[in-house]
Amino acid sequence: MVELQTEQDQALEALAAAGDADALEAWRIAWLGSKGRLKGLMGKIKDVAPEDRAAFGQGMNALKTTLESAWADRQQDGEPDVAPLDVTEPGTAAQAGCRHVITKTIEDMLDVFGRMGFTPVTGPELEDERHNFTALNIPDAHPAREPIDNFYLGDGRMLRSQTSTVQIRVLDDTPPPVRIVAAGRVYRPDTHDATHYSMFHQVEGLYVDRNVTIVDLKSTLLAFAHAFFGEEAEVRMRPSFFPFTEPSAEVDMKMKIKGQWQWVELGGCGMVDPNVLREVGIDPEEWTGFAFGLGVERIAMRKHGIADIRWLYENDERFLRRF
Ligand code: FA5
Repeated sequence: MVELQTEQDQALEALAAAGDADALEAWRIAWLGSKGRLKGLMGKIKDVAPEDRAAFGQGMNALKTTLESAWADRQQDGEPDVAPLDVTEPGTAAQAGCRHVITKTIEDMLDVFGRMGFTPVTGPELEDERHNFTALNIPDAHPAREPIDNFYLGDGRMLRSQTSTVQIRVLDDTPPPVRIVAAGRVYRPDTHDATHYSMFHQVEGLYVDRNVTIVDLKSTLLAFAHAFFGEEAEVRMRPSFFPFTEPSAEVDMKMKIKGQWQWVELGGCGMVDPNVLREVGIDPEEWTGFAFGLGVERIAMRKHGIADIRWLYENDERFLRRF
């Protein structure tokens, strides 16, 4: 009986030391298997004195039960069924989204103008004709109002065709001095080609104060060009016409494209027309201002060497992930 107790102690010690599924199975074969230690002990019954055999048999049964249930316990809380985790294996890269190149361009532009003291504001994309045309000194019969050039909803509302609408929204509510920048979508039924889309983005700037001159306009645009395209960038203003500015100009910026310096048209600008100031109740004898509207897609295309505006809106991830 003393020997059985020693056997039991040894067996349980070995079971506790079995660290994985293979070791557990080896233990089972060694102790409970058909040629295992327990079987060997059973065979010793013939060497036991006849009067002790009953006690030895009971002792053997108890030992067998103890070892079997100890093994079953280990099986239950033993190894999980799943393959062990190999932390050294290369992982699968997470597919995180990224911001659109136009969103990033707008943020960068607002950042540059913000540092020049322009406060970012927004205005609605769904507009009325007063904000899109009338208050901007665009008369009823002006060709810019043609249905073929605008998205009218038929109830007096329209999708704004330019962010200059925000000039009126701000000046209606805010007495000068005013220095704002407004970024957003605009809509025109233009035929899609490499440089035109029917929905695109503009960044509008407006500065109204005492003694604002065209020199302030040009220096603001030049400072923007330097911050955005580098110190070597230049700005050129070509005389043009917008009903809401006088004088008016197209803004070109000279930038390096594939190693070559080129002039690129980025938007329109000018001194706020006195009629616009009068419309919003501001005295043009006391206040003057400048405004500009820059095409964001054209700027992003130039900055990143994108040849076709349509690629921006095809949602091809391979293209969008480049930026
Ligand atoms: C205007 O929209 C004026 N509101 C700009 C302005 C603001 C002038 C303040 C004076 C004072 P224009 O129609 O030229 O101007 O458009 C400005 C810029 O928008 C263009 O130079 C171009 O960069 C961009 N643009 C115009 N049409 C499209 C189009 N279909 N697709 C992509 N970009 C366009």
